[in-house]
Amino acid sequence: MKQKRKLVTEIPGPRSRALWERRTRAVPAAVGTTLPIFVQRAQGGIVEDVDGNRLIDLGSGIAVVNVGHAHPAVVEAIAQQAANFVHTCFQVTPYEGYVAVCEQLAARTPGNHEKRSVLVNSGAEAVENAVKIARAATGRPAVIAFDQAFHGRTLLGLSLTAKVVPYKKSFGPYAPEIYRAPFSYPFRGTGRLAETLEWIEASVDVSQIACVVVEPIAGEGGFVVPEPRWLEGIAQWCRSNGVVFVADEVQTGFGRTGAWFASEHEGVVPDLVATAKGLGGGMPIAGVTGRAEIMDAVHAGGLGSTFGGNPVSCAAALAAIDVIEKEQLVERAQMLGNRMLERLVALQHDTTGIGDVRGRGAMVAIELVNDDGTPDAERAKRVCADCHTQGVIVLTAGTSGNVVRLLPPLVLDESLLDEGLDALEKAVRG
Ligand code: PLZ
Repeated sequence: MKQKRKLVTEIPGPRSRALWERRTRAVPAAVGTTLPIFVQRAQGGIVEDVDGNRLIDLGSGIAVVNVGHAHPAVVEAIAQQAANFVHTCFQVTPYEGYVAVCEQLAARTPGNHEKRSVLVNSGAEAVENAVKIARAATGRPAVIAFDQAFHGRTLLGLSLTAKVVPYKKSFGPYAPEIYRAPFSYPFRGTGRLAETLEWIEASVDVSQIACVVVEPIAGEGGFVVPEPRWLEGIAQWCRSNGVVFVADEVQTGFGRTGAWFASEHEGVVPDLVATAKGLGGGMPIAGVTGRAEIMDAVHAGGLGSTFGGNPVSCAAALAAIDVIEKEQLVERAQMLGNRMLERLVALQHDTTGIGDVRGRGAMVAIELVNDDGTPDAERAKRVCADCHTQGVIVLTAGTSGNVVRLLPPLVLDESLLDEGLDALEKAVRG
């Protein structure tokens, strides 16, 4: 498919609007929609809708298609595996693909220690399993999560997640023994390391803490990059206190930030790493990878799932990992990121209302604020909607909803990225 933006109708066009009518009668409004175009095809960095519009994708299906939409190597791997067998359940009769993905996870995640992995279906499930494993390994109940955190929509995932509307509202009660500490937020000057550690020690009996669950960069929370050494400080504190350090690399993983995993930027080696999204190149698969002694502390049969590490998803994951390596997408993420930061910092200086430009690699965001520095969520919404009308997919984020985030596929042509940034610039300038 030609890697070119093309608008042939208004956005959304008549066919998408007709499907939207059907959708409203079949799907509850509880399932949100960023942009109500219905997709017909997607390849590389372009999404084509049912009206024939072709949009530049700066969202990657929320950081999933790092290798681009429908990468030929991934599609081929899926087709071949599907022709051989689609499902057996690894716990019933195992297959090589699952083991091979776990070997890849061991090789790619930070640290040279011996590792084991368990494969599941989604980011939420990965985080939940990480907590289960940490509890089993330590015999302790408490879990530390953070402001700005997003860890999924299952009940434990939501218990760990910070934002109330739309995620948590109406759905409680939540799991006990979860304590929310301040996350480092340099733009707002909150959550310095000492403050965070003091908060933890004052709020929880440290001897009862099983794990700290942290995103190296808060994703849904607004691409908040903690201050330098914050993550390292938390990891060190965990080590000193027998607390398992769990990195939620669901959104930051697989090249996204210009490293295989974002923890690497801080030289941090997590005890457990939760992965999902980019792992499968578009197929649903997730994992928990961790120190052998922690993973092996769980009793036989304690972990599993019917579909976890589905053979087709495993084949896709192996292909996607290979593509990231062969096409040097980690390096490409850095290049795309630098390009975005440069443009957006210039825009920040040349306009009003962009309080902060931040990110790492191809995970970049602008935080929109009012004159008094308070979050401007309305403007973020308007900017996104304007980009969508121009045929560029961008997403919002932020606990206050005032962040516009960019997560292009790592294969995106520079010229398409520039075109996308032109649209964003136009939208910001209004
Ligand atoms: N951990 C860091 O970013 C998913 C959420 C989309 P699942 N982020 C996108 C939505 O509206 O629900 C995410 C994440 C981090 C965990 C998760 C959860 O991953 O695969 O969506 O369960």
